[in-house]
Amino acid sequence: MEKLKETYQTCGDEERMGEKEMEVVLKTLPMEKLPEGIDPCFYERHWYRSKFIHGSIKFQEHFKAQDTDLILATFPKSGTTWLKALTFTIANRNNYPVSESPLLTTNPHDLVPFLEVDVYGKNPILKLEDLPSPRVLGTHMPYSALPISIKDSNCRVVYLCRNLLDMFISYRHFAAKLSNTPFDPSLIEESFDMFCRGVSSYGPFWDHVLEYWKASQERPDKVLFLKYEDMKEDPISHFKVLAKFMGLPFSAEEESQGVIEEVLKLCSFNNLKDLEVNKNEKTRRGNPCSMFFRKGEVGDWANYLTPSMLERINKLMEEKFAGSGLNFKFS
Ligand code: PAP
Repeated sequence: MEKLKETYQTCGDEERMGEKEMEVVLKTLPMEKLPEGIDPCFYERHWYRSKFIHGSIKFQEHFKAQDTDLILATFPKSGTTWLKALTFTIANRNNYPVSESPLLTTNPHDLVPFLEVDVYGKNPILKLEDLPSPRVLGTHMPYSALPISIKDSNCRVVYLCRNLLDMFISYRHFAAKLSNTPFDPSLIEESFDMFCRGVSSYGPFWDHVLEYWKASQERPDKVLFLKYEDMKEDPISHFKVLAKFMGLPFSAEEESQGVIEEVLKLCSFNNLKDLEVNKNEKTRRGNPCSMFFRKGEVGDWANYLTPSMLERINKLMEEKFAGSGLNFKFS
């Protein structure tokens, strides 16, 4: 903890020099531009949003995991907001009754920070030591790029995966909002082509998913692999699995009192979406909270993608996921 404090509180010459050097290196990285305006750069086998590469590297180098940490890992637009709300509620259920949950007045992203953005990014919005223990922390980083202390410590990692078509469409809407432009369906074709070539924030998608999938198979006590569609279909049993994995299983008494149903209701898409904070306020990072709540459905991709796109993605999935034992629900 002392060391972490030093990391944040010192910003001396040595640190600044390191940052300048980093800027020089970052300028040499291959870059692309998505049609929606986001410009990912390629670093160590993955594409990162160039805006956050600096924080990603700092996170990699400086983060020291504690055994009690819970790390939430997702590919963007895979249900991160939902997972943050759920895990925060499960972890803090003895501190706040549901009727007084901080989620009622605070967006999930302000309760569970993104390490590479909110903590280690260029304009950090919080310090790790300000978080209550056990710490619940989010990241979009691929498993292979996580700081070594996450892998070496006893901290736990929850990965939430979503079918790539809904995730892809969700990202298009999100990217339009990020660049303050109306959603333009004519951009989908080019974005789709780039996505299939692996170019997307934190892509290639299949590498991201397969790395966490493999880790969850090798170390199931350490990495829990969940799917958005499964959670939508049968939330209660997945919440039980999640709470147990977190070391905080629901007791028989809690179950009989309907605590799991309360968590489900509190964290549901419709409930969170309609809260004043999520309708009209901004996150601490300055994004409208509403941009994290769109439809929250499975299968919305069918309104946007053509049969030939579907054919291309099916071939790609066969190629990339063959033999992994991993499959996705699309409707
Ligand atoms: P992030 O990666 O930028 O943090 P993330 O939360 O993963 O975003 O993705 C947002 C998606 O989750 C949106 O999907 P859609 O565009 O297909 O609608 C959003 O609606 C959905 N979402 C947000 N909150 C919930 C929730 N409580 N339950 C289910 N889905 C949700």
